[in-house]
Amino acid sequence: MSLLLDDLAERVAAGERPALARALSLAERDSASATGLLSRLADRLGRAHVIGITGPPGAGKSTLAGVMLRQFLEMGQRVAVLAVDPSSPVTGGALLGDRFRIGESAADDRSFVRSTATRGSLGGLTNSARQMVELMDAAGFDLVMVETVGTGQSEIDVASLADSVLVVFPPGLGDELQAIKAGILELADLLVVTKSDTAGAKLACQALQNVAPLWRNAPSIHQVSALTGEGIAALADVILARVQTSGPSARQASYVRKPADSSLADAFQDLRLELNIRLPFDPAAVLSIQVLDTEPDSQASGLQVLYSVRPGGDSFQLGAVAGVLMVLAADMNLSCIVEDLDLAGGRMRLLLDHAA
Ligand SMILES: Nc1nc2c(ncn2[C@@H]2O[C@H](COP(=O)(O)OP(=O)(O)O)[C@@H](O)[C@H]2O)c(=O)[nH]1
Ligand SMILES: [Mg+2]
Repeated sequence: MSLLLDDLAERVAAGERPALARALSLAERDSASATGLLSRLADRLGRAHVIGITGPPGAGKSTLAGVMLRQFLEMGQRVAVLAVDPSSPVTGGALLGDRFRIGESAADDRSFVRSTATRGSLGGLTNSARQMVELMDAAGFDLVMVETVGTGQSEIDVASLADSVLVVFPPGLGDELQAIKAGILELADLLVVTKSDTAGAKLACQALQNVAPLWRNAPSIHQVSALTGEGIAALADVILARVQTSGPSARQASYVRKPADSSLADAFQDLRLELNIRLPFDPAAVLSIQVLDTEPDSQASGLQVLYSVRPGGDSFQLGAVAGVLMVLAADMNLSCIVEDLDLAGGRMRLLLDHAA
C-alpha cells in the first residue's frame, strides 16, 4: 500500500487545501490512484449535500453557482464548487458589480472552486469528475455544487450523484421548452428560471408551470436573478431545508462502512482496488456498492455486499464483477458466493467470507 496515498488521504481529511488541489488533479489524470485514495477516505464520504446544477449553455449556471456560493457562505456553510463546464468561470457574483471573487486563492477557506475540462464520451460526467466531487465531500465541505452543461447524459449522471438537482432555464426558451425531454426534467428536484430581471422570465415561468404538473415528481419552480439578487436567498433556503430533511445521502450507500469483522472489510477494500485494475471498466462508476449491516444477534458470518447498476450502467457488468471477484477472492484465501442475482433488476448480492 502506498505511503504517498496514505499521507495525501490524511491531509485531504484534515481539510488542507493544497492537498485537496493535488488530490483533484490526481483524479483528473489517474482515476485508479484516485480510487485508492478514496478507499482510504471511505468513512468520510457521504456527509456533504451535493447540488447538481445543469441546463443549456448560456442559461446562467456558472453565474448562479457563484451567487449561490456567496449566499451559502453568508449562511455559514462551507462550500465547494466543481464546474465541469469551464467555458464560463464561476466568479462568486461578479455580476453584482462588486469586487467579490472566489477562487482557489481566496482568503476564505470555507470555499473552494475548481473547474475541470473532463467530459464523458456521451457528454456525461466522467468517473474523474465523480471522484472529484467525492474528494470535495471527503475534505469536509457541507455543500458541493457541480455545474454541468445539459447534454442529456450529463443530467442523468448528475442525478445519480447529486442530492439536489437544479435544472436551470434561461428565459426565452419558448418552443424549445417543448423539445426538452420530459425524462430529463423528471430528474429535476428544483427548476430554476434565471435572469428574472430580463423580459420573458415571467413567460418562461408560466410555460414551466403549465407543463410541470405533468411530471411525476412535479419539481418546484424558482425565479432568480443574479443581477438583482431576486430569489437567491429563497432558493438557498429551499436547498438547506432539503439538506435537513433528506435522509442519508444516496452516495453514502456506495461506500464501505466498517462492519464487525474489519479484517473482511479490509480484504474487500483490497479486492475492490484489484478489481479496478483487472476490469476494462471502473466498477464504482457503473455500479453502486453497499456493504449490508448484519443483524447484531445474527449467527451469520461474512460480509454481505449489494451491487446495483447505476443509471447508464449495464447488468452484464454485474456478472463481470462477480466472476473476477471470485477468482481474486480465491487467491486471497477467501470465499465469494453469489447469493442473489437479479439481472433484470440490476442487482446482485455477494457473500464474502474466510475460506473454510
Ligand atoms: N441579465 C442577467 N444576465 C445574466 C444573469 N445570470 C447570468 N447572466 C448572463 O448570462 C450569460 C451566461 O451566463 P453563464 O453563467 O456563463 O451561463 P452558463 O453557460 O449556463 O454557465 C452571461 O453573459 C451572464 O452575464 C442574470 O441573472 N441576469
Ligand atoms: Mg458555465
